[in-house]
Amino acid sequence: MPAELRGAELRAADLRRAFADDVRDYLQRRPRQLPSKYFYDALGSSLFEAICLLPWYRITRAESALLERHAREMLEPLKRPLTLAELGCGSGDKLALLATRASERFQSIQLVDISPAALYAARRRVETLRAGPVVLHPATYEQGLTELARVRREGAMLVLFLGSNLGNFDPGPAREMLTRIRAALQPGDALLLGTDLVKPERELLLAYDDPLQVTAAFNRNLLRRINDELGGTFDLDGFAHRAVWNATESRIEMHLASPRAQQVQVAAAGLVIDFAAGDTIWTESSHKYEATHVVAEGHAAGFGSADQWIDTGARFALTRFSA
Ligand code: AVJ
Repeated sequence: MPAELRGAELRAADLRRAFADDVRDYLQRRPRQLPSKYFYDALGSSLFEAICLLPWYRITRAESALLERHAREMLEPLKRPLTLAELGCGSGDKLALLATRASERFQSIQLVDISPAALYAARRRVETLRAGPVVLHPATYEQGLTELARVRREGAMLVLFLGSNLGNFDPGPAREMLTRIRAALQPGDALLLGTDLVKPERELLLAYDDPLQVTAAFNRNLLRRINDELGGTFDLDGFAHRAVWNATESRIEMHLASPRAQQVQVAAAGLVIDFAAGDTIWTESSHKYEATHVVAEGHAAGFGSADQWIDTGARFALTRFSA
């Protein structure tokens, strides 16, 4: 057990309890739902990495190209020594790209992710750069922000919130999230926010319902995880992946649809659920933005000046907000 994760085994029981409580709560809502943060167990994080390689899912490539091209410009106005922090770092590839291009030594590199497996991989990736001490936080965004405020030293901190991870939040909670990030920062600090932009529906549907069905596997893996961790009895072939563009709400939704009546139990959540033919579980929203709207949201959350880098082909924006 790595030193940074001491106590992780103590937390495992709490995490399982929180997972069971959320599954019980969200599966009983109408429409039935599951929180998308639970996609990211070890297999889910790996399936997401595979999604990032799909030709139809352009977010990761577009963002990486912007980071690579404009790294120095993005870091230039920030005071040194600089602390780099990423919320939801996943593999750590994007932070590694930025740090490589910056070619400087950081005060520290703080990695926050809900998946311990992803964190270990990210540390291996980032430590090869010798760009500064790497600190791991196996935590939700909320817990991670508390940690970041606590480990904060002199100089400036740049928080990365990339990949359109913000898009999983509905508008109200998204603004709350930005406000929380702002509250964890000090004057001179900054947020680098990656957001996917609205684009033609057919492109969005291919990105979230790909011909190789990797996204379908990513979606259904959530049921596999419930079976394995919470004693669920989901028939994995009994639920179909659906991606829907909700134009009114400007979001892609992912659902799992039951084509027939079936009963499912989840022992650790004390649940017995009867699905009727056509019933669905709503597992994710990915909101798509207009670039100007992103800037307005940052300002509404209390941030100062904004600078933007946009990939007009893939329709993806990186926005740096000063705290
Ligand atoms: C990691 C939340 C940004 O919403 O595009 C990818 C997750 N879901 N394919 C996204 C995801 C389906 C992804 N985020």
